[in-house]
Amino acid sequence: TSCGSDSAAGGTDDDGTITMGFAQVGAESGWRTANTKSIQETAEAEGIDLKFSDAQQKQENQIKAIRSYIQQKVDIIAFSPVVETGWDTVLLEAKRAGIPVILTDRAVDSEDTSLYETFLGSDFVLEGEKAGEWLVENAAEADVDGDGDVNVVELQGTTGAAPAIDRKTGFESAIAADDSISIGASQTGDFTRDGGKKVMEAFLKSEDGIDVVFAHNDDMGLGAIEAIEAAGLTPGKDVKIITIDAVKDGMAALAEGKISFIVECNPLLGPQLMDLAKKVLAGEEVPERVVTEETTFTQEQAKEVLPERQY
Ligand code: GZL
Repeated sequence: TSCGSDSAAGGTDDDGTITMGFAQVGAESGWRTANTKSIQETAEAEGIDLKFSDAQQKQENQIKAIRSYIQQKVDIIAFSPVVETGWDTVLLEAKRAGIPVILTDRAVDSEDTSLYETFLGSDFVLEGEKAGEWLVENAAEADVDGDGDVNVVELQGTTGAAPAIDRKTGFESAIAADDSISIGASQTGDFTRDGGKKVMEAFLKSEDGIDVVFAHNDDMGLGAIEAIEAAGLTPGKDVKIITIDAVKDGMAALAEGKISFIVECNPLLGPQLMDLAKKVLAGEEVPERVVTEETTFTQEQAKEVLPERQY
């Protein structure tokens, strides 16, 4: 059937099927894999015709994908902006084409909130604060070399990405409560295991007395563990690791004590995304912001929940 050009009321195809164009960031991490699975499985279950693209973490590929969805006259576009900036032009093109847009996972810095219907995703500043608060509460244990200071090295997510910017902000605001805690070095590992491993190898050479690694996602934390073990050190004993996501591999490392604390970032956005898309296309009001439910895990808690984790 023609897609959308002669769409029935409410922006669906002749037979009422919704066609969604989704421009995904990439396949950089366990979190992203789980996020993609949730979106694809929910679309399938809800009878939504999903067109899906993987941008290999390049903004120009996401913009190309969004433009192709506009050309195809999909009913609705959803995407997770790899970085916060540079979206106004293509979002204006979608608006002029009469195609509503939903942001999922990551935010854009556009002042004009009429460019998208709603933003469904986590509060990344809060995630950073939760990580920092745990470190403040556990500063004595985290002062591994017992020199009275807690020296943190930070593995940042993708430069310019909302989760990287906001997690850093939240973490720094929380550790400001204890001036014995400081970030000695900070560099992007681009949310990948390999990135985390390479940056941690460099930090182990350049930094003295590292007590803590704060990694913006599990995958970089797992890469850091490889570097730490290759240097003959024991993660969890010689250095404490704090990460964000709580994907299965991260939770396994937490359960065995290699990671000390994980802040959950829930990737299972599929059901809420498809529900919001149906509401938008039915002309119903949707909230401008939908914040994802998520929690935190200690080693004991990870051991308990690991068997039933969905991702
Ligand atoms: C957070 C998401 C981040 C994850 C990373 O919502 O954008 O991107 O924390 C993923 O694992 O790569």
